[in-house]
Amino acid sequence: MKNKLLNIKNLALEQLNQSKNIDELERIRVNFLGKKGELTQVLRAMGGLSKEERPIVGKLANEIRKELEENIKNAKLAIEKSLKDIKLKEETIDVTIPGKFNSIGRRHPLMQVKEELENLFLSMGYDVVEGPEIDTVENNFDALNAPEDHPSRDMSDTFYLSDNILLRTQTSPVQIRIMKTQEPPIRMVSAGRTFRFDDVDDTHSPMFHQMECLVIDKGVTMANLKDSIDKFVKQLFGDEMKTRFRPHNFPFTEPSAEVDVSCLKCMGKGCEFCHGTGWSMELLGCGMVHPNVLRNCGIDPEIYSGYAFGMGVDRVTMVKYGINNIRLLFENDARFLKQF
Ligand code: 2NM
Repeated sequence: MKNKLLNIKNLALEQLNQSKNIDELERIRVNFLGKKGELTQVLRAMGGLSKEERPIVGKLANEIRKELEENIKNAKLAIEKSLKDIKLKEETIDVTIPGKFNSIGRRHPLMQVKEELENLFLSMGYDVVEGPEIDTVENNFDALNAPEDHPSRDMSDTFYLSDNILLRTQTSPVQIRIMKTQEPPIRMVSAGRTFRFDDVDDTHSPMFHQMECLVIDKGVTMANLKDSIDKFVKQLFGDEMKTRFRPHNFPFTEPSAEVDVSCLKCMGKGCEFCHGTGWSMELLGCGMVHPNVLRNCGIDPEIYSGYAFGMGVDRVTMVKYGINNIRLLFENDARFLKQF
């Protein structure tokens, strides 16, 4: 019987040595120490032993049970530890690997300036109106009093989609749409993309941005126009800014003027930037809306008058931020754009 016990012990230890997971350990435990296990069966058979043998065999059996239990417990701990080590290794975070950045975009400087302009006019009580970038020759030229032979109407200056549909060359067709459908008083601005058949250089792009302002009411005069533009320029660039009006010609306004503002670099003192004049040239065009334009839109010029002015949003942006090349605004290089 003693031999049998020692055989059981050796067999169990051998199996334990080879076991690789918790399930196997449990099976070994049940096989040897369980209710029907081999060691248990030997203990049950002890009844047949002599009085002298019984305590000796019983002691040995208990020692073996203890030893096996101890071994199973240690084997279990060892397996659990190695599983944990593997898991830790797999889940190690290398804090020295450079992070993945979600770069969040920002408003394009042109859209920032456009919104700033719109908010400024909103605060002065103007409506902000959107219009289509594709419009009719009627809205873009005819209603605006542009004569049939006006150079801007030429195929080489304007993107025509058909004989009477084109990409708008200015935002004024939006003013035409409003004048045709709304009763004065009208106080509105409209900003957006405009298109001309220009070759690209430092200051020209076939796609650019305009904002135009229109006011129609009874008794509106050139004095209101000058005052509004002066106030607008001071709000945009600061109170020190001055405006200068030079006579000009547009088909849709009479009289018309171009507006210069103080040079932002020297504030009017004269520097190399403004060639010593103290003026930043041609930021705005303006005028009193031509009676023909009012008539074309069903507004009686004997009752109503109005003023309009327009500016390049791209130019305002370039002046405001000291950008010397319009291409930078359209290349969409994030390294450039994120400066603003
Ligand atoms: C400018 C300059 C002068 C203008 C005129 C009109 C309309 F529709 F009332 F006739 N809208 N915008 C205008 C006048 C635009 O931009 C340089």
